[in-house]
Formats: sequence, C-alpha cells, structure tokens
Amino acid sequence: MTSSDDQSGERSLILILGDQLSRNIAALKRADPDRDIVLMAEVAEEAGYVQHHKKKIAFLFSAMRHFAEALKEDGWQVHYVRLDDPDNSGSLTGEIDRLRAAHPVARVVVTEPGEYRLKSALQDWAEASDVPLDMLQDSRFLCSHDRFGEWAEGRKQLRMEYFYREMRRETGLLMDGDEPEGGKWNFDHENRKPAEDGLSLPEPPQTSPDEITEEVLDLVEAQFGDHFGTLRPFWFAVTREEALAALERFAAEALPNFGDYQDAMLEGERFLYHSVLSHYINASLLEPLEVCRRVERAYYEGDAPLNAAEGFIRQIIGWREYVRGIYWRNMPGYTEQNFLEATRPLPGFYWTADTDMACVAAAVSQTRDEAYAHHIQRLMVTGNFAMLAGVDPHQVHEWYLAVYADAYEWVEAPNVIGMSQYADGGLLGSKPYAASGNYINKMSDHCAGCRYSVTKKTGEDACPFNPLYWDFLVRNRDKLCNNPRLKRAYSTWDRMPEPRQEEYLDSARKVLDQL
Ligand code: FAD
Ligand code: DLZ
Repeated sequence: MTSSDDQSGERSLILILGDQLSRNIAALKRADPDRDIVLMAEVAEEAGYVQHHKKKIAFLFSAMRHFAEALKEDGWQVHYVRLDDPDNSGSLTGEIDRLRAAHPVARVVVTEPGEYRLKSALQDWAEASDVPLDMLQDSRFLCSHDRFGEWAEGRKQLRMEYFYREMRRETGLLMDGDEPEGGKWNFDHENRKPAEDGLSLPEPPQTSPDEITEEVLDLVEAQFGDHFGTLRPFWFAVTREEALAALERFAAEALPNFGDYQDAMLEGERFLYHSVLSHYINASLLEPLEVCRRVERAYYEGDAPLNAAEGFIRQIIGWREYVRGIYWRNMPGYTEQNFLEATRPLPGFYWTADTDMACVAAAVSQTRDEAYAHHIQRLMVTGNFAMLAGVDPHQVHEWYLAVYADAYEWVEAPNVIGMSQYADGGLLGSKPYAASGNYINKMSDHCAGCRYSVTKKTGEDACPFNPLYWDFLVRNRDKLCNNPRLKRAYSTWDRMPEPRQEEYLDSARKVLDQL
C-alpha cells in the first residue's frame, strides 16, 4: 500500500467504488474538495462479473447516486457516470482513463477494493499507466492485514474465538476493565432457541423509493431483466440517514430477542430478529464500530440482554473481521479450493426454488424475493445441502456471490468455501457444518409442512438430508475420519448393521440421481 505525501497541490482523481459510500473512506479523508475530482461510475464489468441479483444492483446504483449527490452538496466536484451514459467504457479503469483525458490529474487515489479481482485489475492498470496509483489501506475495518498477519503468525490453527477476544480487548466493547462483561467472552449456548409460535416479529423498516431510486429500478429492469431475483417491491435504505433509521429500529425492536432466536427458522418469516444490516455495513452506509457501539449502549441502558448484545457484537468484530483476514491471507487461490473434491453441478432449484424440500424452497424463494437470507438458512439449509450433495464449491461460491445484496468476495468466499463447504479443509472452521434433517426440524417449523418426512431416515419419502448426511460422511471418510469432532458420527455409522447402511447409501444414490 503506498502512502505518498500529497502536498503538491496537483489534482488527484479520487475513485470511490460502489461499496465505499462513506465520507470517512480513506481516499476522501486524504483528498481536498477544492482541488481533487471524485469519480464514481456504474460499469458493466462490475455489474456483470457474476449475475448479481437485481435488488443488489439497484441497491448499489441508487446508494451510489444518492452518495454522489451528498458529496456534491458538501462541495466536492463529483464526476458520476451512469450505466446508460453512451460513452461509458464499461470498466472502472476505462472510466479513469476517460476522465483523465478530459481533466489531467497527477495521480489516482483509491481505497483498497474488497475483492482481489478488482485490486489486481487496478494494479495492472497502474503498471501500464503514466500516472501513479495510490491504493490506501481500508480503515473501515478494525483489523488491518498486517494486524491479522501478526495474530495468525505461528498459530497451528486459526480459530475465530481467540481472534474475537483480541478484538474485544482492542475495542473495549463489552469489557469490564480487563475482563469480559458478565464474566464470559461468549454466551452462545444461550442462543440456540427454536422459534415458538406466537412470537411478535418486527419487520425491517420499508423505505419507499424516491425519484432517484425509481429511475434506477427502471434501468435495472431494462438492462438486467434476465438476472436472478425479484426487483419490486424495493424497500432497502439507500442513504446513510435511512440506514441509521434501520439500525435504530433493530436496536429498539429486534435486538432484545436477537440472541435467543439467532439460529431459528420459521416458515414465511424472512427476518426473525436479525438486523438485516449487512448490505448497509458492507456498502459503508453504516460503520461496523458505530453499529456495535449502538448495540453495546442498548445493553448498558437495560434495553437488551447480554447474550443478545454479545452475540451480535461477536458477529461483527469477530466473524466479519476474521473472515476478511482469512480471505486476504489466502488470496489468490482461496476461491479455487476444493478439499473434498466435489464436482456435482449446482442443482437448478437454487435458481427456481422448485423443490419439494420445504426448507430449501423457503430459503431460495426468499433469496429470490429479498436478496436476503439469514445466517442459518445460508449455512444449514442451502450450504449444508450443497455440501452433502457434493456440489462443486466454486459453483456454490458463485451462486452466493450473485444472489445476496451483501455479497462481496472478501466476506462471501470464506463463509462459503470455508465455513459452509469445508472446501478449505478446515482452515477457517474446525469441522464441516454437516447436519441431517433432525437439525432443521429442531430449529424450524419447515418439516411439519414438508412433503418429505423428517422422521423417516431412508426410502422415497425420507427427508433427503437424512441419507445424504451419511452418504457425505462415508464418501469423505478418508479426509474426515481423523477430525475429533466427527469421531462420534463415524462410530455410530460403524455400529450400524450393514443392511441399514446399505439402505442409507441406496436412498442417497436415488436422491442424487434425481438432482
Ligand atoms: P445478523 O444476523 O443480524 O448479524 C449481524 C451482522 O453480523 C451482519 O449484518 C454482518 O455484518 C455480521 N455477520 C454475521 N455473521 C457473519 C459472518 N459469518 N461473516 C461476516 N459477517 C457476519 N455475510 C455478508 O455480509 N456477505 C456475504 O456474502 C455472506 N455470505 C455468506 C454465505 C454463507 C454460506 C454463510 C453461512 C454466511 C454468509 N454471510 C455473509 C454471513 C451472514 O450470513 C450474513 O452476514 C447475515 O446473514 C446478514 O444478515 P443480517 O444483517 O440480518 O445479520
Ligand atoms: C457490486 C458492484 C456493482 C454491481 N456495480 C458496481 C459499479 O457499477 N461500480 C462500482 O464502482 N462498484 C460496483 N459494485 C461494487 C464493486 O464490485 C466492489 O467495489 C468490488 O467488488 C470490491 O468489493
């Protein structure tokens, strides 16, 4: 990362990417509104490197347009390129060149992109260019690449829990002097309640599209009509003020129950007590630390219990920072990992929701409608099914990168390749998140209305997760049998009578043949 002194008085071109929509972004903090020119561009290359969900594109384009207006009001000179600008070159580097042809600049400044792909493209461009590129460290994260490297160096195994404790100490969040608030670092064992009937479930605030958003929605419909996903109704916040209102709503209405029901799933309920803030945080409408401080305040003011506040803060200063560290430490190459050598194509129902498995249909259809599913749906339903069925992890990765409004490779890839598909062989997590239908039945009400029977283990009507679970373990025995956390499962299998084992494997074969 370069950090050249910019006191020359010469004009810089400040490139602001679609997920860097903050006045505090490093490239703007270093810039001078009276001298420098800001470039923001909607480009086909970024909108098309995977088939992004229509709502994701609409969210980013509208948030970009609103942010550009806000910067102009602050006095910045902003050059904003719309996707349908007839001269749009289609790439960010093309737009840099176009702008500097009209307005010569001494240097280009950008905050490090969140994806290796784009970082490399900008670096390649700079090598061939006659102006220098200053790529600044991304100060939106608590843990820099160097700090993560320092923490990871020399450790036999990387585990989020130990990383998280350091982040608690460094931020002081929920700390009582040197000790964690409440005497424990982690209250997760209190956070596994299945949802009961009759809970009152708050909805995230629905923001009505303004003129700018309506224009973007028409553009997305016209240009990306063949992409996955339902575009309207569109209710996402697209400005910082609206995102702050969503944070307030979460803190007041959902946070108190966030911990208890964090792992629960309910038919027809898309959000439960989740915050639905990830796409705002990842695009910088909200800052991770301000979100955590708001949640910490709710705890100290008696508005939320400790298991909720701690559980939430852990997701952000623990998991979110940890997966980013894993991503940058292991790129390039991380997204190609395939430890279990899985090769099956992604089943078509990941795009259509056309499956009799009620839990999968619910997760995919809400993904199609909202560009959102919560963590347990992503991990234990669509992720679990893909891993059990032996789907090629790269195809799974591309699906997740496309379909969620919060998906950028730095956060999506470790969650998919590492956490959900175990394709990194245990670099990120200690065991595969493999589960039979029993887990889904315990944590949800999907099974009650499903055409398959979760209590049936084999045969036509058995929940497909049941035979697939054993088939997965048997198929990958060489690679998994020494994992201490799977020892019990393998000894259960070994104690099973052979005809029963055959029934499982036969049922699994039939499920897989139908995919
Ligand atoms: P909440 O449940 O309210 O959690 C609060 C916040 O914690 C989130 O907004 C998010 O910022 C953070 N967070 C929670 N879990 C994680 C995690 N595992 N990694 C990073 N941050 C986390 N998250 C993304 O932001 N983008 C992705 O592309 C993405 N892909 C995922 C794919 C898979 C297979 C899995 C298992 C998880 C993925 N996650 C991803 C993490 C998590 O599922 C989402 O952050 C969360 O569902 C977003 O919804 P929410 O804002 O309501 O989160
Ligand atoms: C995701 C995305 C999309 C869909 N479109 C644009 C765009 O047109 N212009 C832009 O600057 N950024 C876009 N983005 C976000 C970038 O892809 C993102 O900055 C990189 O993936 C790095 O995280």
